[in-house]
Amino acid sequence: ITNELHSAVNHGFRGFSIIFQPVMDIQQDKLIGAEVLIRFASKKFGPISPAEFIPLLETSGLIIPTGRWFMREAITACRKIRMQIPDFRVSINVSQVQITKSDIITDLISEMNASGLPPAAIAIELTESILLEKNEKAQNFLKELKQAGLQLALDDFGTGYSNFHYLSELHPDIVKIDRGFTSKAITDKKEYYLLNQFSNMIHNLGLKLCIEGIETEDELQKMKLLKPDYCQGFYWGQPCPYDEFRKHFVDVD
Ligand code: G
Ligand code: G
Ligand code: MN
Ligand code: NA
Repeated sequence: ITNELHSAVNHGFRGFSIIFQPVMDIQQDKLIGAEVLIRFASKKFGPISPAEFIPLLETSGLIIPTGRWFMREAITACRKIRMQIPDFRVSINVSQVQITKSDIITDLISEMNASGLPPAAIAIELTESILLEKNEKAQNFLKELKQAGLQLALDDFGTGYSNFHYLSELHPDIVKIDRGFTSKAITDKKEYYLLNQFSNMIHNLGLKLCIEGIETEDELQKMKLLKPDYCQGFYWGQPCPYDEFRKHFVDVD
């Protein structure tokens, strides 16, 4: 698979694509942006799961050029959608390796300048694992991200080492509740109370709350009680390619 990835990168990122998952402002019932996700289908093996190929991109170093390509694609799409939805924002997942081995913020700023996109149109999604490694690169990355005026989203909250300490250290703009936590809160009262307390604390800190993994109307009604600023999930649709995303979410009424 690593050979296939190398060959894809060397042939203009052939086989890579990006897909869009809607991010909804449910208080106003409107689309505010999309989380952009990467996909890869190899000639030899067909579609490969990101859980499989992202680690290979990372160990091979191919995540650096691929990450740049991905950002350009996401920025281009965002710029086009903003002609119809002026505040539209893209959320981009960034991994530890990209932060420590490249200069993403500089790349992003030059892409943004070239496209005329304001920094508020881009959110960077990080998991707290970046804070477990207290290296200088990671600290600089966070500082530059803030200085550039990009949005910072803390992803997968409620899993792993999630700790309120990170909320004050990272200064995120948005906290994203992991869909595993959401689904537990939907079926288990204690988990729901816990999520309710988390939500209050996130709001009391002045941060935006995004609840991921909403799949049904019933789940949406339950989660609405927590007053999330944003929601994501299969309820609105599976992540899909640009044209389909436009048709279903942008070019409507
Ligand atoms: O996309 P889902 O389809 O399966 O994503 C699986 C995981 O891969 C998610 O946790 C997501 O954060 C991560 N992911 C998806 N796209 C990208 C990407 O472009 N870059 C990085 N670093 N991670 C991504
Ligand atoms: O870790 P991150 O949140 O970036 O992962 C995104 C992954 O979660 C993608 O693979 C996406 O397809 C998946 N996903 C997004 N919304 C839902 C949902 O409502 N239900 C389920 N089962 N998966 C979801
Ligand atoms: Mn994410
Ligand atoms: Na997440």
